[in-house]
Amino acid sequence: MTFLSRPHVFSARLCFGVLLVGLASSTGIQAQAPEPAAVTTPASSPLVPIWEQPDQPLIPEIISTYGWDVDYLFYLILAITLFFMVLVLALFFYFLVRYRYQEGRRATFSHGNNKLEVFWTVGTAAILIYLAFVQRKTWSEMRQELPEESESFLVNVFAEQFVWHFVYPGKDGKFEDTSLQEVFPGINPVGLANPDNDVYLQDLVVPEDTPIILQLYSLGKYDQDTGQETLPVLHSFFASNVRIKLDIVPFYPQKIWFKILPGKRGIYEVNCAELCGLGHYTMRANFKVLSDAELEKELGYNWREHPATFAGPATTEK
Ligand SMILES: [Cu+2]
Repeated sequence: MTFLSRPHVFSARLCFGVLLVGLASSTGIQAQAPEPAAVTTPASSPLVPIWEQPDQPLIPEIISTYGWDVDYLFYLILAITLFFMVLVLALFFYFLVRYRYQEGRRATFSHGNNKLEVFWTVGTAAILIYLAFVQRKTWSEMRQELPEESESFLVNVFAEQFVWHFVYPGKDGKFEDTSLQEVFPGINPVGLANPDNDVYLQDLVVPEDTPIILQLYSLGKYDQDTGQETLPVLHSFFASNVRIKLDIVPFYPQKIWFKILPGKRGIYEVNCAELCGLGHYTMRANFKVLSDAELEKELGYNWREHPATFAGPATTEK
């Protein structure tokens, strides 16, 4: 796996670190070692949510296999933009002082410089093309090479204003059809055709060290009294520790996968990263990475004995 080749992350961080060296020490940003700190939580110890733990790093700890690749791109782009920001601002202030008002000095009128225009247009294009190539591998790993469904832990995620719903396939390994008209808050929150066949939770619960595939839906609202339907809106699934942020587009379910590194059992957070309405700031859910025994307790069955698929009853958003 590419996450094992971490020297590239280190070099990007080093580059970034050199640029930020003074600032970092004063703000508490610390250059992190390329290896994730292996905080192994014994399977029996009680779980403490990360927001209740002291000394959390400014940038959330990575818990997914491709997290380092995402960070590498993040630091690379940050280093490039920071370099040019410092350069442009330095020149700006230099010219401000150098060409300040002086008695009797007249401004020169310039029509521009073609050579200079070509230089920075080509230069910018070259940087963008370079970035397009460097990110290609990570992008395809994250978004195009989905693992086998039969060997993965599958979850249907429904984003509603302003709450997350998580549906697990149940013992039959299939996801129930859903319909908005069947939504009864508190009883059947996502309108499952046969609610007893699936497992509904308000927390995202996943195993460690196993591929996980999420299918993301945006859920509208339905008023049972008036029959009035409210269209779903744009949300964004953001699990910062996993390094995933993906827009959830109404009527366009998308799949995303990740794998949690071993030893990262814990309680993390899922947030909505798209301003989806007035209650947007409340839209969060617990994201629990659990041992197999804990997962079985939450789901009521051992998912490894019941391979699942997204195929089967079509899940529609109507
Ligand atoms: Cu939202």
